[in-house]
Amino acid sequence: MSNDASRTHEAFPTDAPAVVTCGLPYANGDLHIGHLRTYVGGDVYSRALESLGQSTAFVCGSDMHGTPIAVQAIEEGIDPEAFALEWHEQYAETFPKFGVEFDNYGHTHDDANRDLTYEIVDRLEAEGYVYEKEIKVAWDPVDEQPLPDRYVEGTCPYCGEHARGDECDEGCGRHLEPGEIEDPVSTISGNPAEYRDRAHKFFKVSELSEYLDGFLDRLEGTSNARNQPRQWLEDGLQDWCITRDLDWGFDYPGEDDLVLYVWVDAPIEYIASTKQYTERVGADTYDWEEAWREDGEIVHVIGRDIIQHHTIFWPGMLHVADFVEPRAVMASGFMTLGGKGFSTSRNRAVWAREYLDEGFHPDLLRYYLATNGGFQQDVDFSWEKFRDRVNNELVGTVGNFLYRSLLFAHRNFEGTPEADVSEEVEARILEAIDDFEAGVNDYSVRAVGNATVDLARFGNEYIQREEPWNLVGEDDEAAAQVIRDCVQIAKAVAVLFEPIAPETSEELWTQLGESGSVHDVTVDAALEAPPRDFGAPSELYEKIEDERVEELNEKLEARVAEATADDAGTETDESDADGEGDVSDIEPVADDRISFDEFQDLDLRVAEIVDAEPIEDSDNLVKLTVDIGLEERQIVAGIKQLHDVDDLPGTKVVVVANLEKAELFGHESNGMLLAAGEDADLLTTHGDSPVGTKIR
Ligand code: B3M
Ligand code: ZN
Repeated sequence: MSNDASRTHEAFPTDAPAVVTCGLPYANGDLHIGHLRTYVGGDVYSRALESLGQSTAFVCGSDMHGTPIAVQAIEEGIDPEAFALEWHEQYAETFPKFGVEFDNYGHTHDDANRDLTYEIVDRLEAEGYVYEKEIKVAWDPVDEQPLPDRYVEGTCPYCGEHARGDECDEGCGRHLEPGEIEDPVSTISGNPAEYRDRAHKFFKVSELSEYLDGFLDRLEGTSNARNQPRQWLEDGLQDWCITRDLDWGFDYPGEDDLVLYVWVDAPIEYIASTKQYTERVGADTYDWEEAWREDGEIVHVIGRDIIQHHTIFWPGMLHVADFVEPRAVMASGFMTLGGKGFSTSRNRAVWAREYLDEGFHPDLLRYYLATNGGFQQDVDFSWEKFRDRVNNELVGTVGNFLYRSLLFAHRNFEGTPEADVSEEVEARILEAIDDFEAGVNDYSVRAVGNATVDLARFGNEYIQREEPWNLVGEDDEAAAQVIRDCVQIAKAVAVLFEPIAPETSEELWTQLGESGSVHDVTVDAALEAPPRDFGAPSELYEKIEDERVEELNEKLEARVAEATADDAGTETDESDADGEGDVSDIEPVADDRISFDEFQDLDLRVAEIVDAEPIEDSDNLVKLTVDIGLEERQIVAGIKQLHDVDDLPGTKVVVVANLEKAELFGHESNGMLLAAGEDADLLTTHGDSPVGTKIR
């Protein structure tokens, strides 16, 4: 399903160069798998674009500036540059281990970024968009030192909660401008701070409302990124202070004691990093100037806490300095643990390195991160859910199909049988390619991943239906046809799954006897004939055993308990963002409203569970017989782990009665139970409405 309604640009692939960027990680701490959600998302997206034949640069870099880094370096008694560079190098090594292969990974403190930053700031000045204004900044009167951003804490002027100088991280989540915080106290010395008048530079964002209004009409991407900025525009835009009293950062041109605010030079690294890529590969291969100054398709992949920077400040700067505006912003939800945000400082996290040390393949995590929940939804991590996705889909569906068909092909035909692909299978592969392309155009990495899993599911059904094992020796031609089809599906899986699972797809490619690399082909290769000969396949995905999950859970639970015990506040990484925060353990309300009529389309009924029986092969599923008043229905629900199956009969529930039928583990499911949250807390009725009652 493609949401054409919100497409304002020509569909991908286009002839223009694309740039896919990921939000720059601050170079100040270990990466955890919550961070990886954005980076894997960006990597999948850029690989998928390339598979469609779109020329794409995938760029990023470390964010070296800003007060958190300055503060931490001071605490550790080292120079901020050396401090940040160390983390930068660690990130540059870590990303590829997860298959996140940037075409260029730079950092904000290098010459390329410095030069471009000065060029753009000069341009903002020349166009009359920068002015100086005296503002009150927090000042430590004892240490004689200015206290920007996180150097100061106090009370939020909007909601009265305790807040940091730059952000109301515990209350209303607003971005706070210098001078706004009340009752300021230095975070370094603990001294009560006072306000002093200081001259600072401001970017006239308020004059860009009209431009930004039009920009938001054109902007594609996830709906949170397209809709949230509307509100800020309606509330009226404030000018934006672009300097800080700090030693660490790029000096403001002509002002010795001011540096540029980190959020000015950070996004400019997107351009600088693209430029470095061109310098390496040559402008004939990829031309950064065409991309950024003429007609590039710029796609920013970010966390949902930095939407304001990417949809207001950054496009404002690009517009005034005459660069290409972003085509799309994809803003991911947060990852939580036990419903709370990951926190680097409190060790409430699953670390990127730890994941690899546990011996898991990176493609497993990539699949889980890309497809578990919609991109903008918050996702609560658990090893059980990780195991379920791996075991059910990667092992049970994709791996199982590939192994059984390629083994059969190898044993009976020493590779690909002589035959043409059947019309049915060709059409099904074309459908998968369409789904993949629609996923890209809907900015849905999940849809990109599902396109392949659905194809493999079809493959399993097909081989099961045609039973080639009964045909061999009886009707060899028919057997050859079925296996020829299956090998083609396997090849299509290699091609279409490459963005999600690059390493295992390459392995599959090699198993099929292909030469070259699956990374270099486009989706058309899915329908090209595979090589005649190939050897015995090996299994691509390994099942995760329950004992492993128990072990991992124990470790994680101990860690979370410790983090919670010394949890003075609610500090999470998302509130570390040096800007607008929006931290909440609760998923935000969906941006897109539905009409009452749409709601009425749901046929919700009071029902009662009559019988419940676990499904043997599945870790999760329970087969229920449910009385919905008019009839008894069979419904399959994923609640085995969460409820004592024997206790279920007699429970009043709420059922979606007019949901499409589905088949789960070979059992028909005719309707759906409503349940809340991770614990699948079943919805029931307060009074005693009889079964069959319609819910409105
Ligand atoms: N360094 C990290 C964050 O706030 C910040 C991103 C910059 S993107 C240009 O998530
Ligand atoms: Zn507040």
